[in-house]
Amino acid sequence: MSKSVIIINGPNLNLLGTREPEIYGAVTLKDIEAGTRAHGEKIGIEIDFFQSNNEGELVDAIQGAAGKHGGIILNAAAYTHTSVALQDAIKATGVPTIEVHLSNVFSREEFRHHSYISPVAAGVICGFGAKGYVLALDALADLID
Ligand code: CA2
Repeated sequence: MSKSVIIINGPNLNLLGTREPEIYGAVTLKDIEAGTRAHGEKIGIEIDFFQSNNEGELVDAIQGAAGKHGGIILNAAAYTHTSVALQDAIKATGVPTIEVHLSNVFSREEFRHHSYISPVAAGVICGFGAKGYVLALDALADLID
């Protein structure tokens, strides 16, 4: 398998940098894409980057990673807390997946404390803003080795 990773982002993350900077920071999704691509180049990992507001498209992106990508970095956003379909997709593809959240979901509302992704993820990173994606990339690089 080539050293390639897909970074999948869920609903409303396309709005990053435009609203609620006190929670999610001032960076845009384009900034996150550029930062992770630059880090990927440094450590020899190719990156595909995808965002959708639709649950089914996120399922398709996870399924599409099988046989193509060595790992998935997933910020499923609100679907983290609701989606059995995303959990099933990760389980079915068997591609190592790291769950990322910009905010510390455990210091927020109770409903954000439960994740359908965590039980099937290789690991979880939350609370470090955009840097979390870079940390996840380093973690995946070790897993893919
Ligand atoms: O902290 C995270 O990364 C979250 O996955 C973000 C989700 C939230 O539902 C999760 O509990 C934690 C929300 C993404 C919404 O992003 C926005 C960005 C800018 C303005 C409004 C929403």
